[in-house]
Amino acid sequence: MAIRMDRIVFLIIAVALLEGATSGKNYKVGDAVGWSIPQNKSYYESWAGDQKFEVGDSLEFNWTGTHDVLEVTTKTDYDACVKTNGTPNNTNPVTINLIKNGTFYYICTIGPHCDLGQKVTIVVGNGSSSSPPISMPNNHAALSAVLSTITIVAASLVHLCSFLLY
Ligand SMILES: [Cu+2]
Repeated sequence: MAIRMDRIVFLIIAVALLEGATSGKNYKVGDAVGWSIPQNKSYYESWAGDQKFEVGDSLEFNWTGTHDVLEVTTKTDYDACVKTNGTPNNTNPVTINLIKNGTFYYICTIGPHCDLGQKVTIVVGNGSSSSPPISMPNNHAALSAVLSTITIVAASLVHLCSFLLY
């Protein structure tokens, strides 16, 4: 009986760990402020600095009024608020899945918003794309599928053990 209990506890822990591995965090950019012109120009920088973004997490840009989201690929473009490289997404909310380590830059292209501080730098993992734990979205999807399957099997075993025990 004692052995069975140990196994059940082990399986419950395994399931909890696997669930944690498959479901990333969803970050609402700016929290309660949302995506807007901040009162303080460094607001989004501070906000992002307080988070620890990992592969598998996602960002959600929500706003009221008129804004958009453009990913710029260089720090130079980010610092200078260059709005012409790429197509901004204005489908509110904009959800971005963080699928690899690296440093990513997002700005609003409406009027002077970016210059007024509506811009954010997102550092995923160690911030470098050279040593990602999982670099390919396809691999990530495949891993998630495998982990989900293991989770389902483990959950079934827990149910089976419970059934045998009681
Ligand atoms: Cu804006």
